[in-house]
Amino acid sequence: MTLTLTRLIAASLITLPVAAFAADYMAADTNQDGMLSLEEVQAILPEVTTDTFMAVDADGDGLINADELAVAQTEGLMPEADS
Ligand SMILES: [Ca+2]
Ligand SMILES: [Ca+2]
Repeated sequence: MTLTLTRLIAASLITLPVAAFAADYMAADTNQDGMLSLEEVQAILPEVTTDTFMAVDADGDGLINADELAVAQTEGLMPEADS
């Protein structure tokens, strides 16, 4: 049962990568490209500095994707949604 649930979650993540963003982060993605720019993040989280953003942007492409956001939340660099 647990394995089935894990497979369902994995399948849904592959199909809908944007779903990994919590509601507030989805709203922040104003150009709806599935990634968050520094400007988009600061629109909802003004306390996020350029240094923090660069630390979260692990691959250095200037945008935060769902995976980078998840890691940032785990490490406490970015808040969970609705907190
Ligand atoms: Ca965006
Ligand atoms: Ca990135």
